[in-house]
Amino acid sequence: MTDRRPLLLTGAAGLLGRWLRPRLIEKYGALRSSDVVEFGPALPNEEIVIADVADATSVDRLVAGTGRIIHFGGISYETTFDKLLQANFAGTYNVFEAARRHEAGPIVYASSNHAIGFYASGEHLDASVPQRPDTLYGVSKAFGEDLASFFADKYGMDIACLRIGTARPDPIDPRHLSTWQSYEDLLRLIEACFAAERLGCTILYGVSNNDRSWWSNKLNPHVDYRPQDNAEAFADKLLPDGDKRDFTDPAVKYQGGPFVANGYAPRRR
Ligand code: 15L
Repeated sequence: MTDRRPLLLTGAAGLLGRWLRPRLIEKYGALRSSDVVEFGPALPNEEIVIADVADATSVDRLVAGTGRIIHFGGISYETTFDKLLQANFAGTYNVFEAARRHEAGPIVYASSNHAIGFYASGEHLDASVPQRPDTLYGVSKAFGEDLASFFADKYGMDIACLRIGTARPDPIDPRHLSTWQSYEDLLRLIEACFAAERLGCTILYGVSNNDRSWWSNKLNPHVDYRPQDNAEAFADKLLPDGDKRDFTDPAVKYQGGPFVANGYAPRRR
């Protein structure tokens, strides 16, 4: 796949965005990086555009002339529906719709494990499982996946939805032994998506090669993702006395961890 148009990265000011920017330039050349907040300075071969993904006109300008898109913009935590409605629901629609109009793509979209956070810890999932969002934030990510399915089926677009687990330099919590994805593996996953012949709408789990992973990408071998890191290397440090966690605690019981516990109040019957 040779596409000389700049790659567009939204959410470029975030932790993942900052780590990815130089590596994306090295791999794909020209980069257009965007976020709603000021950041910089621009790297060689990088153009910085400050834009709010909730604003359709700005997004149209942002997407025009770009090729591959990594849509990591929006809100990455639980907050009010109103804020999510703008940044995530409308924001993701604006990016996909502008990509359709400008024939940009393929798109790698940051979904989240919180689209399936209400599955029990230890339950093994593949890409075919129904969504079970654990927060309104998770609902916004589930919506993004549905939108990807719609744009792929209706307009033949290629969109990979990454259900990213916990992308950070090291695992720092026992839950991360299952959910961790190293930055290097996240980059490998993005590269594998862009190297795929066709994506249609592909759901993938953003997770390293963890011994305790709950998630499998086996249904999507057309994306040749080979994670190299394994959270197990941190197990002794994170669980020095074995696993003594309380599995009745919703933050432990369910895959979404603290996001599930946030406001968890099921009605008693
Ligand atoms: C996410 O979706 C969040 O954006 C990230 O900050 C982590 O909390 C991660 O999920 C997680 O589940 O660990």
